[in-house]
Amino acid sequence: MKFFKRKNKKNKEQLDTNNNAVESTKQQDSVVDNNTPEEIVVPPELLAQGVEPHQYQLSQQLSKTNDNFGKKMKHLFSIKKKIDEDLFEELETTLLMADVGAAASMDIIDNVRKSLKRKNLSDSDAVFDALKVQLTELARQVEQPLEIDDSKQPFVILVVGVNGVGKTTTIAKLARKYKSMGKNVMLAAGDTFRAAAVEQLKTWGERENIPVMAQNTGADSASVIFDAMNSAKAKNIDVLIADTAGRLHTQSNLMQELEKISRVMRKNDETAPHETLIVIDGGTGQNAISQVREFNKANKLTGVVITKLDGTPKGGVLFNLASEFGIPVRFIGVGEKSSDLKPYNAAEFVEAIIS
Ligand SMILES: Nc1nc2c(ncn2[C@@H]2O[C@H](COP(=O)(O)OP(=O)(O)OP(=O)(O)O)[C@@H](O)[C@H]2O)c(=O)[nH]1
Ligand SMILES: [Mg+2]
Repeated sequence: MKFFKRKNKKNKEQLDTNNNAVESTKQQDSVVDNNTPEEIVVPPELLAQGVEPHQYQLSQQLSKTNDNFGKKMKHLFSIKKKIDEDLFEELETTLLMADVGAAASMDIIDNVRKSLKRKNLSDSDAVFDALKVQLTELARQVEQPLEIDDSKQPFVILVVGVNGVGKTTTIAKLARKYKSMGKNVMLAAGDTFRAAAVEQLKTWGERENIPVMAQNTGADSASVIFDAMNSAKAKNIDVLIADTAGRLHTQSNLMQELEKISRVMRKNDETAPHETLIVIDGGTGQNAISQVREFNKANKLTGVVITKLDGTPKGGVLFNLASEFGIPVRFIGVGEKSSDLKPYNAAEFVEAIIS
């Protein structure tokens, strides 16, 4: 059973600074599997309880958050059978530790209290159940799968976010997903900042037989994407996914460049981009809030992808983002393989982190 293919990337990443050769090797590795379906082996006792293989797999992939959240909750409720203020305080601490955020945590606990009062319940199992209901409710508020509007030719997805969060990897995963659904896909190498970035996308495109529109490093990102839109129209492409350079949300000149990209896209098709996805590293913590806020100012965001949830105990950031912005979470990244991008499903997500 191979849920995590751990690669020793740490050392490579440490050497990463200004070393294009190393960077290029690292990034070409980004999506490595060959789409062979994995066999998911569910332990017999869980199988007997009716646990579905895909749900079991997701629980494994989100096990760090589960350890930090679900297991802690379960422990808390197993030692405290009586509902008192201490219990609520510890509950709040657990929510905060998983990066659910102060406002969302308070809301969740308030709602749990109200629901217990309404139903006149007073044992801690009831708190656990009420908590699960509240988390699922909040998680559902951002459950809205990305629909590709076939009337757009091409449907353009613009992918933005800070450095290293997994934008290009997510694009590769998405492209493969849409291709496997029978769509004609094209990629635009809008990260013109680094040679390695263009190479990363090109290498991947060659491997998957997906066209990549690219210009030289240093070219104007907006015009690369504009040209790619023209080419996509000429070639009857269904989905065009545009990469952009990672940038800090605090760098106003770079954020303006992003505004320009959308402006130029609209000269080509006034309804584009049809989806603007921000990629957030699940381990980012509170900074995720300011990233979404600032990127949303530059380009109206229509979707969120939370990546690297396999590597963090802080997957609660999803609730924080949900309560703060309510922008749909389209996908979650749970590993480095191309199959490790899952359409976001609220009930499955909550089940995986709290079961
Ligand atoms: N474990 C894990 N690693 C991921 C996931 N998504 C991306 N990565 C890794 O994160 C690293 C950075 O990914 P990239 O796709 O290059 O990130 P980026 O946002 O395009 O980076 P820049 O273009 O430099 O801003 C790579 O090593 C990926 O394999 C994920 O869901 N889980
Ligand atoms: Mg990139």
